[in-house]
Amino acid sequence: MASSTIETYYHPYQGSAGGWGALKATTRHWLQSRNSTRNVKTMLKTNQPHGFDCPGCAWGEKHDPSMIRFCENGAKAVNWEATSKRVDAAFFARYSVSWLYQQSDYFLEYQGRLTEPMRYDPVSDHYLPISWNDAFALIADTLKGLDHADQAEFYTSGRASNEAAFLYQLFARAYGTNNFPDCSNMCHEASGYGLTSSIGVGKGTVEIEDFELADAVFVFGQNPGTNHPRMLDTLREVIKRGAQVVCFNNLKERGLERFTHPQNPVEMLSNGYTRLNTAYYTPKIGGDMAAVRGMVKVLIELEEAAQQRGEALFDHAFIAEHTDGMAAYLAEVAATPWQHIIEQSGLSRAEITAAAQVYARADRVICTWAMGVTQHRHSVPTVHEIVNLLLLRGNIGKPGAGACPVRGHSNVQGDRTMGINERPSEAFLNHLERRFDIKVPRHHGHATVETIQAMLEGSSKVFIGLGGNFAAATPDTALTEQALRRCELTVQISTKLNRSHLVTGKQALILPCMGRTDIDMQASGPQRVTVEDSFSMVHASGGVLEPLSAEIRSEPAIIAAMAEATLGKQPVDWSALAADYNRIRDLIADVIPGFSEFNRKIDQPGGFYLGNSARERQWKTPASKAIAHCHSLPAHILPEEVASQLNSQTLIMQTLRSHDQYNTTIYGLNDRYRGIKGERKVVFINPADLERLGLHEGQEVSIRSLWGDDIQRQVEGFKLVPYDIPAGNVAAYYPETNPLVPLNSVGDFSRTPTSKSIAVILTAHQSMRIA
Ligand SMILES: Nc1nc2c(c(=O)[nH]1)N[C@H]1C(S)=C(S)[C@@H](COP(=O)(O)OP(=O)(O)OC[C@H]3O[C@@H](n4cnc5c(=O)[nH]c(N)nc54)[C@H](O)[C@@H]3O)O[C@H]1N2
Ligand SMILES: Nc1nc2c(c(=O)[nH]1)N[C@H]1C(S)=C(S)[C@@H](COP(=O)(O)OP(=O)(O)OC[C@H]3O[C@@H](n4cnc5c(=O)[nH]c(N)nc54)[C@H](O)[C@@H]3O)O[C@H]1N2
Ligand SMILES: [Mo]
Repeated sequence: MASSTIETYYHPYQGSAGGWGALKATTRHWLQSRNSTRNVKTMLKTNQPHGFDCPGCAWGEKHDPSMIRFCENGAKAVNWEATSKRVDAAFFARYSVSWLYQQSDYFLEYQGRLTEPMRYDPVSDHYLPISWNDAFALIADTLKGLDHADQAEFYTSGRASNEAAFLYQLFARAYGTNNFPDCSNMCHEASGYGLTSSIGVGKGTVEIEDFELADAVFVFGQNPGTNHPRMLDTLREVIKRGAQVVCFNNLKERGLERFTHPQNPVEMLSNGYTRLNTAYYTPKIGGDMAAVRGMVKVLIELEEAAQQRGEALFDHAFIAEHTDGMAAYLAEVAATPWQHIIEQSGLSRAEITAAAQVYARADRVICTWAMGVTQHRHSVPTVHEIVNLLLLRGNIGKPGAGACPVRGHSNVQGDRTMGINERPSEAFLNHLERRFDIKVPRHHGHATVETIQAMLEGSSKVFIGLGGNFAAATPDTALTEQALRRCELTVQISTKLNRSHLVTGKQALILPCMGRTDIDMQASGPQRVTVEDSFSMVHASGGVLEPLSAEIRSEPAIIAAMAEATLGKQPVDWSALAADYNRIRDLIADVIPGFSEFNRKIDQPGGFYLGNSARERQWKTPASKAIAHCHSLPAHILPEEVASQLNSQTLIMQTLRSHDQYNTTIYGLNDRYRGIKGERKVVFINPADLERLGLHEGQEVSIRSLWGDDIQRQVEGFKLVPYDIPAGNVAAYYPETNPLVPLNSVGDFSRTPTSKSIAVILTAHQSMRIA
């Protein structure tokens, strides 16, 4: 028998989300980051009027200066950014790049903050110090030496501020390309695409106050206990008011089951908790579109019954005045067989009916969702389906109701608003051209997957990363690494050491930058930046800590200097902008609708609201109405070439986040709410599948994924954990499983890697078996 030491890393969690477990963990991270006093002070400034925006997630806040709001995972993000450990020239002299490459992501994160610019030396295989000026000259010379501007890729991760993002896109467009791959391409792209094509705006339509009025909140494919902990507080209030919270999640997530508020003394001292849902359904992976379709099928029946009583369930006036295509959609739903819906959703007709009844009884409904919805092949159709559900009872554009994609990175939404978009609108480009008197490229640029393909082919030669960890966050790790290594130059503008620094182009630079917590001192004095949350609120953020080294520069300063070295003072005086961010905001106000008087408005308490046309029931679609898109339910959630290879051995895998990570940043090896301790290479699997496949708990397996090509995609040494997950489905952590996500397996319309639906085969390690 293989080792059965599962007890060493798996203990089902008995507590609630939040509570003492969260408080204990927060304290531990304060102490470990070697900066406890400094960090306690820092925490108290998180999300405060004169503090910084929490870099953790994009959940918004009600403005209330009397409250200090932070969560365990926000505390981790802040603590590890504010560490006093340094990754400096001495560190790079000690460790070669090949040695560092062998280390885990956890090890890399733990080494500390990057403190000086470094250049890769292929001869010694070490990073050596380089002056800022030489670094900018290398970038400028390489960019100017390309045959075409489209040979350069400008990646953005979602922590970049509005000011940094605006400068960055202006630089790249003035240079001549729309190649803006960004983390959003791997994240909420399907939400943006799905919402824009149906309601004419790619953002959520609710504000935080709407949760106080909703009669029901449906939460699809989201794990707020770990990824948006401040949302638990909101859900708790919804439940306390007696409204309904209905969760659809492939796993029974503790953070959606019960919550003890760490800042509520009564709950804490009595070990009490609030239940966080009124119903919880566990659909199969990729089963949400089918589940919603089933709900609409039930609603059609309820509507017919209501009509016989001379009443109506649907909001017919709204449908007639504000929507287009609803009749065709309803006919498609009626024609979808129940058997197909039940098979694909994995839910019973009774469960779907119960969920539909909650929807029917509620006058005001909010639907929230995250990666469980957006990282499948049919994610855009699923977003359309959710929108259609809302439209049926006029649940968009009334108080207490609407669509709420809960964003990931704290400013990913703002970066898009600022023009980080490989498919920019004509209107945006026209504004840029007029304001700066330049010609910008009109043809679309590369998104993330296209960037990897272009670098692999050799048609893209320069990669610049404004934050993030491209090598680890992207799919098909082996191919992505090959793609980066083929580049002439890779540039990483980063706060902390990560894998992308170790997967170098022929030349490679690390440019250390400030994070949210750092005081950003420029010629005109300390600077603030701005960010936009999931509710389209824009507010200011100012650092509170002295940067760890005088060599660390701000993102706007780095971008301005790269631009000036490449383009001279065209089309703007870049260094003057970096000297005073008010000037950048004045340009934003000139170019982007909603930002007039930007500098004045950021002084408003709580920031200002950008507005949302769909919320006003103005539909910026070709039909000037909300469009009820009509898709047939896919025959299979996987594409044909994979579906045809499936057999009884195949499982569908989702890749997700543990409680102790921030995307590719690994803070610790525990996943407290799922009962995992000290281990990341685990596969959550249904006990019946274990038995059926002749496997057992604790056994080590390799995971191989299926795709329609000859590439062998496999990872080794994963331990099996029996878990409450639908049969046929498994789950494992990202980024360890990214080598399994095929580069060409992308969402229809969104082109997002399908990291939540991968066909896999598990094979027991032969070496582990004792004869
Ligand atoms: N602490 C912390 N906070 C974060 C992050 C982090 O890594 N750490 N990341 C940030 C970012 S960039 C993002 S995008 C968000 C991510 O926030 P989430 O979307 O919550 O992140 P995931 O861990 O990918 O979780 C997906 C959830 O969907 C469920 N799921 C998977 N597939 C399906 C499905 O097909 N149907 C249904 N109904 N459920 C499914 C999983 O069980 C899991 O609970 O969080 C942001 N906040
Ligand atoms: N298999 C699988 N793959 C996925 C996902 C999944 O669920 N499954 N999720 C996808 C999603 S939703 C996302 S958003 C992407 C995330 O992709 P990325 O945004 O590229 O990755 P992160 O891990 O968030 O980036 C972390 C790095 O950013 C740098 N950093 C942190 N703060 C700052 C800052 O303020 N400024 C700068 N310049 N740098 C900073 C640090 O060096 C840190 O190492 O991954 C995607 N990949
Ligand atoms: Mo994300």
